[in-house]
Amino acid sequence: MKTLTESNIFIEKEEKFGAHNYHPLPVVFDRGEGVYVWDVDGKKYYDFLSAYSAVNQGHCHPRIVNALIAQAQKLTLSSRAFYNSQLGDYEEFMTSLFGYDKILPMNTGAEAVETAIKICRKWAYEKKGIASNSAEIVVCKGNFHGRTTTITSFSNDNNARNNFGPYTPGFTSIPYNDLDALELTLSSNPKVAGFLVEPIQGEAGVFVPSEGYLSNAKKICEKYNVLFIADEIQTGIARTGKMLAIDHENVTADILILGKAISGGVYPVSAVLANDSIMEVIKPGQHGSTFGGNPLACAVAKEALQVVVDENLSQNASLLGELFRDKMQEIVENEDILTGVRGKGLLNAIIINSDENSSLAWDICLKLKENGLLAKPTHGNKIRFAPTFSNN
Ligand code: IF1
Repeated sequence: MKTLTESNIFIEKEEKFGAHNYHPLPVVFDRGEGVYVWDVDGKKYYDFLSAYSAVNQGHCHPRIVNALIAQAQKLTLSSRAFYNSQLGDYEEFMTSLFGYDKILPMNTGAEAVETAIKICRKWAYEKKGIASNSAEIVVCKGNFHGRTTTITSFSNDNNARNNFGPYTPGFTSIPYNDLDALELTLSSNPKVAGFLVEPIQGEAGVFVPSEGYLSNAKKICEKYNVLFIADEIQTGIARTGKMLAIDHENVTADILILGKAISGGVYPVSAVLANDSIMEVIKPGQHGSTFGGNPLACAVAKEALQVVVDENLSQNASLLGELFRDKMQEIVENEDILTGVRGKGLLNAIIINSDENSSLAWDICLKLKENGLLAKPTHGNKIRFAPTFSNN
Protein backbone atom coordinates (compact mmCIF):
# COMPACT_ATOMS: atom_id res chain seq x y z
CA MET A 1 0.00 0.00 0.00
CA LYS A 2 1.20 3.50 -0.85
CA THR A 3 2.10 5.56 2.19
CA LEU A 4 0.22 8.83 2.17
CA THR A 5 3.02 11.34 2.68
CA GLU A 6 2.35 15.07 2.53
CA SER A 7 3.87 15.06 -0.95
CA ASN A 8 1.42 12.47 -2.29
CA ILE A 9 -1.56 14.52 -1.19
CA PHE A 10 -0.37 17.54 -3.19
CA ILE A 11 0.62 15.44 -6.19
CA GLU A 12 -2.79 13.79 -6.28
CA LYS A 13 -4.55 17.16 -6.14
CA GLU A 14 -2.56 18.46 -9.11
CA GLU A 15 -3.34 15.26 -10.99
CA LYS A 16 -7.03 15.54 -10.27
CA PHE A 17 -7.69 19.26 -10.67
CA GLY A 18 -4.92 20.50 -12.95
CA ALA A 19 -4.61 20.09 -16.71
CA HIS A 20 -2.01 17.46 -17.49
CA ASN A 21 0.30 19.71 -19.50
CA TYR A 22 3.39 18.75 -17.47
CA HIS A 23 5.03 15.57 -16.25
CA PRO A 24 6.83 16.73 -13.09
CA LEU A 25 9.33 14.83 -11.04
CA PRO A 26 7.52 13.67 -7.88
CA VAL A 27 8.77 16.33 -5.47
CA VAL A 28 6.60 19.06 -3.95
CA PHE A 29 8.45 22.32 -3.32
CA ASP A 30 7.40 24.11 -0.17
CA ARG A 31 10.24 26.50 0.67
CA GLY A 32 13.39 27.78 -0.98
CA GLU A 33 16.53 29.60 0.14
CA GLY A 34 19.52 30.19 -2.11
CA VAL A 35 20.47 26.98 -3.90
CA TYR A 36 18.28 24.87 -1.58
CA VAL A 37 14.63 23.92 -1.62
CA TRP A 38 12.66 21.89 0.93
CA ASP A 39 9.72 19.67 0.06
CA VAL A 40 6.49 19.47 2.07
CA ASP A 41 7.91 16.54 4.02
CA GLY A 42 10.85 18.68 5.12
CA LYS A 43 13.50 17.03 2.94
CA LYS A 44 16.22 19.37 1.71
CA TYR A 45 17.53 19.40 -1.89
CA TYR A 46 20.00 21.23 -4.09
CA ASP A 47 17.97 22.83 -6.88
CA PHE A 48 19.90 22.18 -10.09
CA LEU A 49 17.15 23.41 -12.40
CA SER A 50 16.59 26.89 -10.93
CA ALA A 51 13.10 27.03 -12.44
CA TYR A 52 14.65 26.78 -15.92
CA SER A 53 17.21 29.48 -15.11
CA ALA A 54 14.71 31.96 -13.68
CA VAL A 55 16.15 31.93 -10.16
CA ASN A 56 19.82 32.52 -10.97
CA GLN A 57 20.09 34.76 -7.89
CA GLY A 58 18.92 31.91 -5.63
CA HIS A 59 15.51 31.20 -4.15
CA CYS A 60 13.88 34.01 -2.18
CA HIS A 61 16.89 36.31 -2.36
CA PRO A 62 16.30 38.64 0.63
CA ARG A 63 17.08 41.84 -1.29
CA ILE A 64 14.68 40.96 -4.11
CA VAL A 65 11.94 39.80 -1.73
CA ASN A 66 12.31 43.02 0.27
CA ALA A 67 11.98 45.08 -2.90
CA LEU A 68 8.80 43.16 -3.70
CA ILE A 69 7.32 43.72 -0.24
CA ALA A 70 8.17 47.43 -0.14
CA GLN A 71 6.67 48.13 -3.56
CA ALA A 72 3.63 45.87 -2.96
CA GLN A 73 2.73 47.99 0.07
CA LYS A 74 2.91 51.17 -2.00
CA LEU A 75 1.56 50.55 -5.51
CA THR A 76 1.24 47.38 -7.59
CA LEU A 77 -0.41 48.37 -10.85
CA SER A 78 -1.15 51.61 -12.65
CA SER A 79 -1.72 50.26 -16.17
CA ARG A 80 -0.03 52.17 -18.96
CA ALA A 81 -3.01 54.49 -19.21
CA PHE A 82 -1.05 56.52 -16.62
CA TYR A 83 2.58 57.03 -15.68
CA ASN A 84 3.99 55.40 -12.54
CA SER A 85 6.86 56.35 -10.28
CA GLN A 86 8.89 53.15 -10.92
CA LEU A 87 8.80 52.67 -14.68
CA GLY A 88 10.98 55.57 -15.80
CA ASP A 89 13.76 54.71 -13.33
CA TYR A 90 13.59 51.08 -14.35
CA GLU A 91 13.76 51.96 -18.05
CA GLU A 92 16.75 54.22 -17.45
CA PHE A 93 18.45 51.46 -15.43
CA MET A 94 17.81 48.76 -18.04
CA THR A 95 18.82 50.78 -21.08
CA SER A 96 22.04 51.85 -19.43
CA LEU A 97 22.85 48.35 -18.11
CA PHE A 98 22.33 46.72 -21.51
CA GLY A 99 23.35 49.64 -23.73
CA TYR A 100 20.19 50.41 -25.73
CA ASP A 101 18.14 53.55 -26.38
CA LYS A 102 14.80 52.01 -25.44
CA ILE A 103 13.08 49.16 -23.61
CA LEU A 104 9.58 47.72 -24.08
CA PRO A 105 8.45 45.97 -20.87
CA MET A 106 6.33 42.81 -20.94
CA ASN A 107 5.69 39.92 -18.52
CA THR A 108 6.52 36.48 -19.85
CA GLY A 109 9.21 35.23 -22.19
CA ALA A 110 6.81 34.22 -24.95
CA GLU A 111 5.21 37.68 -24.89
CA ALA A 112 8.62 39.28 -25.26
CA VAL A 113 9.41 37.03 -28.24
CA GLU A 114 6.05 37.99 -29.78
CA THR A 115 6.91 41.63 -29.16
CA ALA A 116 10.26 41.24 -30.94
CA ILE A 117 8.54 39.57 -33.91
CA LYS A 118 6.01 42.40 -34.18
CA ILE A 119 8.70 45.08 -33.97
CA CYS A 120 10.79 43.27 -36.59
CA ARG A 121 7.87 42.94 -39.00
CA LYS A 122 6.87 46.59 -38.62
CA TRP A 123 10.49 47.65 -39.14
CA ALA A 124 10.56 45.49 -42.29
CA TYR A 125 7.66 47.40 -43.85
CA GLU A 126 8.36 50.89 -42.56
CA LYS A 127 12.16 50.99 -42.67
CA LYS A 128 13.51 48.23 -44.88
CA GLY A 129 10.80 48.61 -47.52
CA ILE A 130 9.62 45.02 -47.74
CA ALA A 131 6.22 44.67 -49.45
CA SER A 132 3.29 44.50 -47.04
CA ASN A 133 2.54 41.22 -45.33
CA SER A 134 5.45 39.41 -46.93
CA ALA A 135 8.28 39.73 -44.39
CA GLU A 136 10.08 36.57 -43.33
CA ILE A 137 11.89 35.86 -40.08
CA VAL A 138 14.57 33.18 -40.13
CA VAL A 139 14.63 30.83 -37.13
CA CYS A 140 16.70 27.76 -36.27
CA LYS A 141 15.75 24.11 -36.14
CA GLY A 142 15.63 22.86 -32.56
CA ASN A 143 14.55 26.27 -31.28
CA PHE A 144 12.50 26.94 -28.18
CA HIS A 145 11.02 30.43 -27.91
CA GLY A 146 7.76 29.83 -26.00
CA ARG A 147 4.24 28.51 -26.35
CA THR A 148 2.04 31.01 -28.21
CA THR A 149 0.35 29.96 -31.46
CA THR A 150 2.81 31.96 -33.57
CA ILE A 151 5.91 30.72 -31.74
CA THR A 152 4.59 27.16 -31.84
CA SER A 153 4.16 27.60 -35.60
CA PHE A 154 7.91 27.79 -36.13
CA SER A 155 8.90 25.06 -33.69
CA ASN A 156 9.98 21.75 -35.17
CA ASP A 157 9.27 19.82 -31.98
CA ASN A 158 6.26 17.63 -32.81
CA ASN A 159 5.09 17.56 -29.24
CA ALA A 160 5.04 21.35 -29.00
CA ARG A 161 3.49 21.83 -32.45
CA ASN A 162 1.16 19.02 -33.53
CA ASN A 163 -2.56 19.78 -33.74
CA PHE A 164 -2.11 23.44 -32.83
CA GLY A 165 -2.50 24.61 -36.45
CA PRO A 166 -3.31 26.45 -38.59
CA TYR A 167 0.18 27.84 -38.30
CA THR A 168 1.33 31.46 -38.62
CA PRO A 169 3.19 32.00 -41.90
CA GLY A 170 6.28 34.18 -42.30
CA PHE A 171 8.99 31.99 -40.78
CA THR A 172 11.82 30.12 -42.48
CA SER A 173 13.74 27.51 -40.57
CA ILE A 174 17.44 26.74 -41.10
CA PRO A 175 19.83 24.42 -39.22
CA TYR A 176 21.39 25.86 -36.05
CA ASN A 177 25.13 26.53 -36.02
CA ASP A 178 25.21 26.66 -39.83
CA LEU A 179 26.55 29.95 -41.22
CA ASP A 180 26.39 28.75 -44.83
CA ALA A 181 22.67 28.08 -44.49
CA LEU A 182 22.17 31.56 -43.04
CA GLU A 183 24.17 33.26 -45.80
CA LEU A 184 22.35 31.26 -48.49
CA THR A 185 18.90 32.10 -47.09
CA LEU A 186 19.62 35.80 -46.61
CA SER A 187 21.33 36.22 -49.98
CA SER A 188 18.54 34.50 -51.88
CA ASN A 189 15.53 35.97 -50.08
CA PRO A 190 15.22 39.78 -49.95
CA LYS A 191 12.05 39.46 -47.87
CA VAL A 192 13.98 38.37 -44.79
CA ALA A 193 13.65 40.97 -42.04
CA GLY A 194 15.13 39.23 -39.02
CA PHE A 195 17.13 36.31 -37.70
CA LEU A 196 15.81 35.04 -34.35
CA VAL A 197 18.32 32.92 -32.46
CA GLU A 198 19.15 31.46 -29.03
CA PRO A 199 22.87 31.96 -28.24
CA ILE A 200 22.80 28.44 -26.77
CA GLN A 201 19.86 26.15 -27.53
CA GLY A 202 18.47 25.10 -24.16
CA GLU A 203 15.64 22.81 -25.11
CA ALA A 204 17.83 21.01 -27.64
CA GLY A 205 19.86 19.69 -24.69
CA VAL A 206 22.18 22.66 -24.08
CA PHE A 207 23.62 22.87 -27.56
CA VAL A 208 26.52 25.35 -27.62
CA PRO A 209 27.30 26.58 -31.16
CA SER A 210 30.85 26.72 -32.52
CA GLU A 211 32.96 29.68 -31.47
CA GLY A 212 32.40 32.52 -33.91
CA TYR A 213 28.90 31.38 -34.92
CA LEU A 214 27.14 34.28 -33.25
CA SER A 215 29.60 36.99 -34.28
CA ASN A 216 29.64 35.78 -37.89
CA ALA A 217 25.85 35.40 -37.95
CA LYS A 218 25.63 39.02 -36.82
CA LYS A 219 27.98 40.07 -39.64
CA ILE A 220 25.89 38.21 -42.22
CA CYS A 221 22.76 39.91 -40.87
CA GLU A 222 24.46 43.33 -41.19
CA LYS A 223 25.46 42.55 -44.76
CA TYR A 224 21.84 41.90 -45.78
CA ASN A 225 20.21 44.54 -43.53
CA VAL A 226 18.52 41.83 -41.45
CA LEU A 227 17.85 42.35 -37.73
CA PHE A 228 19.83 40.07 -35.42
CA ILE A 229 17.34 39.14 -32.68
CA ALA A 230 18.84 37.40 -29.64
CA ASP A 231 16.58 35.38 -27.36
CA GLU A 232 18.56 35.61 -24.10
CA ILE A 233 15.59 34.61 -21.96
CA GLN A 234 17.36 31.51 -20.72
CA THR A 235 21.02 32.29 -21.45
CA GLY A 236 21.04 35.85 -20.14
CA ILE A 237 21.57 37.35 -16.68
CA ALA A 238 24.95 35.76 -15.91
CA ARG A 239 23.83 32.17 -16.50
CA THR A 240 26.61 31.41 -18.99
CA GLY A 241 29.35 33.36 -17.17
CA LYS A 242 28.69 36.78 -18.73
CA MET A 243 25.71 39.09 -18.32
CA LEU A 244 24.57 37.95 -21.79
CA ALA A 245 25.71 34.86 -23.69
CA ILE A 246 26.36 37.01 -26.79
CA ASP A 247 28.89 38.99 -24.69
CA HIS A 248 31.27 36.00 -25.06
CA GLU A 249 31.60 36.98 -28.73
CA ASN A 250 31.21 40.75 -28.22
CA VAL A 251 28.02 40.73 -30.24
CA THR A 252 25.35 43.40 -29.90
CA ALA A 253 21.87 42.29 -30.88
CA ASP A 254 19.62 44.64 -32.84
CA ILE A 255 16.75 43.37 -30.72
CA LEU A 256 17.49 41.82 -27.32
CA ILE A 257 14.88 39.64 -25.60
CA LEU A 258 15.11 39.09 -21.82
CA GLY A 259 12.93 37.27 -19.29
CA LYS A 260 13.16 34.69 -16.53
CA ALA A 261 16.04 35.78 -14.22
CA ILE A 262 15.57 39.52 -14.77
CA SER A 263 13.24 39.21 -11.78
CA GLY A 264 15.19 36.48 -9.97
CA GLY A 265 12.11 34.30 -10.35
CA VAL A 266 10.16 36.47 -7.95
CA TYR A 267 7.61 37.82 -10.43
CA PRO A 268 7.03 37.40 -14.18
CA VAL A 269 9.00 40.13 -15.93
CA SER A 270 10.27 40.24 -19.51
CA ALA A 271 11.66 42.93 -21.76
CA VAL A 272 12.64 43.79 -25.31
CA LEU A 273 15.47 46.26 -25.91
CA ALA A 274 16.41 48.05 -29.14
CA ASN A 275 17.75 51.35 -30.39
CA ASP A 276 15.51 54.21 -31.51
CA SER A 277 15.79 53.52 -35.23
CA ILE A 278 14.04 50.20 -34.58
CA MET A 279 11.89 50.82 -31.51
CA GLU A 280 10.38 54.01 -32.95
CA VAL A 281 8.23 51.95 -35.34
CA ILE A 282 5.95 51.17 -32.38
CA LYS A 283 3.51 54.02 -31.75
CA PRO A 284 0.81 54.49 -29.09
CA GLY A 285 -1.90 51.87 -29.25
CA GLN A 286 0.08 49.47 -31.43
CA HIS A 287 1.40 47.12 -28.74
CA GLY A 288 1.23 46.63 -24.98
CA SER A 289 -0.02 44.64 -22.02
CA THR A 290 -2.05 45.40 -18.88
CA PHE A 291 0.74 44.29 -16.57
CA GLY A 292 3.77 45.21 -18.70
CA GLY A 293 5.88 47.83 -16.93
CA ASN A 294 3.89 47.63 -13.71
CA PRO A 295 5.58 49.22 -10.69
CA LEU A 296 5.94 45.94 -8.79
CA ALA A 297 7.71 44.30 -11.75
CA CYS A 298 9.97 47.33 -12.18
CA ALA A 299 11.01 47.42 -8.52
CA VAL A 300 11.65 43.66 -8.43
CA ALA A 301 13.60 43.50 -11.71
CA LYS A 302 15.76 46.50 -10.86
CA GLU A 303 16.79 44.93 -7.55
CA ALA A 304 17.23 41.45 -9.07
CA LEU A 305 19.64 42.82 -11.69
CA GLN A 306 21.46 45.01 -9.18
CA VAL A 307 22.07 41.82 -7.16
CA VAL A 308 23.64 40.20 -10.24
CA VAL A 309 26.01 43.16 -10.57
CA ASP A 310 26.77 43.63 -6.84
CA GLU A 311 27.40 39.94 -6.16
CA ASN A 312 29.48 39.51 -9.31
CA LEU A 313 27.34 36.57 -10.32
CA SER A 314 28.77 36.28 -13.85
CA GLN A 315 32.13 35.38 -12.36
CA ASN A 316 30.51 32.87 -9.99
CA ALA A 317 28.75 31.13 -12.87
CA SER A 318 31.93 31.09 -14.93
CA LEU A 319 34.15 29.59 -12.21
CA LEU A 320 31.59 27.10 -10.90
CA GLY A 321 30.77 26.02 -14.46
CA GLU A 322 34.39 25.19 -15.18
CA LEU A 323 34.65 23.21 -11.96
CA PHE A 324 31.45 21.33 -12.83
CA ARG A 325 32.55 20.40 -16.36
CA ASP A 326 36.04 19.38 -15.19
CA LYS A 327 34.63 17.00 -12.58
CA MET A 328 32.00 15.63 -14.97
CA GLN A 329 34.64 15.12 -17.64
CA GLU A 330 36.49 12.82 -15.21
CA ILE A 331 33.33 10.72 -14.92
CA VAL A 332 32.87 10.74 -18.70
CA GLU A 333 36.43 9.42 -19.09
CA ASN A 334 36.26 6.81 -16.34
CA GLU A 335 32.69 5.49 -16.39
CA ASP A 336 30.44 4.03 -19.07
CA ILE A 337 27.28 5.75 -17.89
CA LEU A 338 28.14 9.20 -19.35
CA THR A 339 29.22 9.92 -22.89
CA GLY A 340 29.71 13.67 -22.59
CA VAL A 341 29.26 16.92 -20.76
CA ARG A 342 28.67 20.26 -22.43
CA GLY A 343 27.62 23.79 -21.68
CA LYS A 344 28.84 27.22 -20.76
CA GLY A 345 28.97 28.83 -17.34
CA LEU A 346 26.28 27.14 -15.27
CA LEU A 347 24.09 26.10 -18.19
CA ASN A 348 25.22 22.52 -18.66
CA ALA A 349 23.99 19.09 -19.67
CA ILE A 350 25.38 15.61 -19.28
CA ILE A 351 24.73 13.02 -21.95
CA ILE A 352 23.71 9.61 -20.70
CA ASN A 353 24.90 6.51 -22.49
CA SER A 354 21.45 5.49 -23.77
CA ASP A 355 19.18 6.36 -26.69
CA GLU A 356 16.67 9.22 -26.63
CA ASN A 357 13.74 6.88 -25.95
CA SER A 358 15.29 5.19 -22.94
CA SER A 359 14.02 6.00 -19.45
CA LEU A 360 17.52 5.88 -17.99
CA ALA A 361 17.94 9.68 -17.68
CA TRP A 362 14.58 9.92 -15.92
CA ASP A 363 15.55 7.06 -13.57
CA ILE A 364 18.85 8.79 -12.81
CA CYS A 365 16.96 11.99 -11.96
CA LEU A 366 14.73 10.01 -9.56
CA LYS A 367 17.85 8.60 -7.90
CA LEU A 368 19.46 12.06 -7.73
CA LYS A 369 16.26 13.29 -6.10
CA GLU A 370 16.45 10.53 -3.47
CA ASN A 371 20.00 11.72 -2.81
CA GLY A 372 18.94 15.36 -2.50
CA LEU A 373 19.65 16.88 -5.91
CA LEU A 374 16.96 18.04 -8.34
CA ALA A 375 17.48 18.03 -12.09
CA LYS A 376 15.35 17.19 -15.10
CA PRO A 377 15.98 15.19 -18.27
CA THR A 378 15.77 16.94 -21.61
CA HIS A 379 15.48 15.22 -24.99
CA GLY A 380 15.46 11.76 -23.44
CA ASN A 381 19.09 11.02 -22.75
CA LYS A 382 20.38 14.35 -21.47
CA ILE A 383 20.14 15.87 -18.01
CA ARG A 384 20.33 19.62 -17.62
CA PHE A 385 22.30 20.99 -14.66
CA ALA A 386 21.64 24.67 -14.05
CA PRO A 387 21.95 25.48 -10.36
CA THR A 388 21.59 28.93 -8.85
CA PHE A 389 24.80 30.82 -8.16
CA SER A 390 24.14 33.55 -5.67
CA ASN A 391 25.89 33.97 -2.36
CA ASN A 392 22.62 34.20 -0.41
C1 IF1 B 1 8.08 25.46 -19.96
C2 IF1 B 1 12.74 24.47 -22.33
C3 IF1 B 1 13.93 25.83 -20.77
C4 IF1 B 1 13.09 29.90 -23.38
C5 IF1 B 1 13.57 30.72 -24.40
C6 IF1 B 1 11.52 31.84 -24.57
C7 IF1 B 1 10.97 31.08 -23.55
C8 IF1 B 1 11.75 30.08 -22.96
C9 IF1 B 1 14.98 30.55 -24.88
C10 IF1 B 1 9.55 31.32 -23.13
C11 IF1 B 1 11.18 29.23 -21.94
C12 IF1 B 1 11.12 27.27 -20.72
C13 IF1 B 1 9.68 27.30 -20.41
C14 IF1 B 1 9.44 25.96 -19.81
C15 IF1 B 1 10.46 25.04 -20.27
C16 IF1 B 1 11.58 25.94 -20.65
C17 IF1 B 1 12.77 25.45 -21.23
F1 IF1 B 1 13.16 23.30 -21.86
F2 IF1 B 1 11.57 24.27 -22.87
F3 IF1 B 1 13.58 24.87 -23.28
F4 IF1 B 1 14.07 26.74 -19.94
F5 IF1 B 1 15.00 25.23 -21.14
N1 IF1 B 1 12.78 31.64 -24.98
N2 IF1 B 1 11.74 28.21 -21.51
O1 IF1 B 1 13.88 28.96 -22.83
O2 IF1 B 1 9.48 31.93 -21.89
O3 IF1 B 1 7.00 32.27 -21.86
O4 IF1 B 1 7.98 30.43 -20.53
O5 IF1 B 1 8.38 32.81 -19.86
O6 IF1 B 1 7.59 24.94 -18.96
O7 IF1 B 1 7.50 25.57 -21.06
P1 IF1 B 1 8.13 31.85 -20.99
